[in-house]
Amino acid sequence: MTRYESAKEIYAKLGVDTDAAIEKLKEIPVSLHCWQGDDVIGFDHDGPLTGGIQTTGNYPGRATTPEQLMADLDEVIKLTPGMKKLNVHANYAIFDDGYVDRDVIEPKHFKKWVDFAKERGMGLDFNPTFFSHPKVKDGLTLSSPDEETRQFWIRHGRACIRISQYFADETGVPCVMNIWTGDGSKDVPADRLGPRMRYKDSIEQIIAEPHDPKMVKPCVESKVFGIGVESYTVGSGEFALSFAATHEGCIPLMDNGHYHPTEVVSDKIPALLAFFPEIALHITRPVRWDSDHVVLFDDETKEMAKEIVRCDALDRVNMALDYFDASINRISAWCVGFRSWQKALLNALCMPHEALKTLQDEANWTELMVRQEQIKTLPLGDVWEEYCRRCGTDDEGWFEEVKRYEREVLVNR
Ligand code: RNT
Ligand code: ZN
Repeated sequence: MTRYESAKEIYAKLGVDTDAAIEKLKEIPVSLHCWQGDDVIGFDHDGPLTGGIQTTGNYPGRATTPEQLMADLDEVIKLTPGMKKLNVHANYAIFDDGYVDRDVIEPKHFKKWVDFAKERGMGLDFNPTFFSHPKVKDGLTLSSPDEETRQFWIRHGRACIRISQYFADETGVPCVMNIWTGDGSKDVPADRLGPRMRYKDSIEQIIAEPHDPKMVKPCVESKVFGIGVESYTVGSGEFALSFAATHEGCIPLMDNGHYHPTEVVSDKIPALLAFFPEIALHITRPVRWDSDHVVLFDDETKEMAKEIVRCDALDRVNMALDYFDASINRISAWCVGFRSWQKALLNALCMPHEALKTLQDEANWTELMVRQEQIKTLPLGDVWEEYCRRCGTDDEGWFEEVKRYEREVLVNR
């Protein structure tokens, strides 16, 4: 008997079908962010990353061209199990026939990304880029009191809706388009409403750009604070949630690095599912702040995946990774994070949720605690190994390949 066969029997005694879990996980798309490979820099500017977010570290091998970034992505795709979408940011525009500013970018600037995704059978998600740009005026974009600045960024958002529609048309897969700005202030503001009213109007103008609501899904991502923007964030939790709740077709996006440290997104998932047909997630690992460390198979990651599975909401939650670590091998960072979320989903799919819910409804908290603790030491590793094998990868050799790629490709950049 193999280790997997033995694990399968153990799970079957609890009423869990591990083969079904494996097959299910194979078809759940998770959006792989392009920005782990180059520290969120992109191809449309030479400046540093700004806008309240920061990478730390200077590990060799950062991708500096579209070709390098795509080659690195191919490594990650090869070394990770599971279905992927590719998440592209507007600053990753590819200017083969001349640079244009962000307010006039066009589908043609993303054709290479479309070709890349189509060749690999992947859908695409998209993000306007409201940071790392000289037109971020006094830390503000869509909420700027300077009408010229605000209009520039509205035009950028609308251009991104058109590009999202192009992505959806080309791939046949719906495109999630996420709006996040770092707008806010370092010190105590005198007007908290004005910027929010302007932000609201700006997003309304962006989503008014014609699109097929079934194929282009605009999201609004909230945040609590950013570096240099500690006192006031325009797109706060209440703002983003209220906006999505009052605008048909707009999806709330929760990044689990964007809340106060004792708040947990796992608990917010079912709360939002009670009201929204769809929600979106940025899965990250905040260490003391929104540090965007590589996602691990840790307790809160597991808990988030459990909530999605338990709520039977795998088709209502748009899942995307969002982290950027420049202090370690970037391919490894990408792979560990993607694998961790896959593991969390597999773990969630291998739990006897109905039986546990019944214990709760019967107020049998004694047995519920006992069963939940037992589950923690079931042989998930053997199921994970089998899942990797069935997806054409493994949990042993992938890191050897990362090391080879570092030796032969990354260090020569
Ligand atoms: C920043 C937000 C945002 C970005 C990406 C690159 O705090 O999380 O989602 O990380 O747009
Ligand atoms: Zn995010």
